[in-house]
Amino acid sequence: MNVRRFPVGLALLMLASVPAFAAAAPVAADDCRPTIESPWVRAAPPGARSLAAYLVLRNDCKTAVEVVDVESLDFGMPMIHRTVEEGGVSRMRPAGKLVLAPGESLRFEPGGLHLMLMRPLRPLAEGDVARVRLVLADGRRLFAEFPVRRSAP
Ligand SMILES: [Cu+2]
Repeated sequence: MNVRRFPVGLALLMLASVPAFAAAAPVAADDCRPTIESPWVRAAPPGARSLAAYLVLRNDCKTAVEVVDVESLDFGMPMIHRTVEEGGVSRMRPAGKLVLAPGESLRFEPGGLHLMLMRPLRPLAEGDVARVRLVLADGRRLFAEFPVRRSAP
């Protein structure tokens, strides 16, 4: 399959939906997984082209993990962003390398690290749930359902 023929978001979505792809990914001998806590998506007006999502990622495993990407069945272009201040102006940038040492937690929160869920594929109103998964460097996925809310849980 020549994925360059498809928009990147669509290609990612297709890869995410093919079970063989996930099964082929390398799995660490120790299958301990970091956990996603307090996931939520901030409710936005109908027609919004992107939604922000937050969570706490906790690594209670014995080895470090690296988060490299985010996937979602409900968005055409999910990304990981960090809000940074440059010359007094707040801007969003790709998050860069996200490594969690054993015992560490990583907070995705308003004003900092966040999931930028772009191009919603269906309307998501308060009370709905978005399906999101984080992709680790070793190929494993961490899935969670993110309720759409007005404020942090
Ligand atoms: Cu952003």
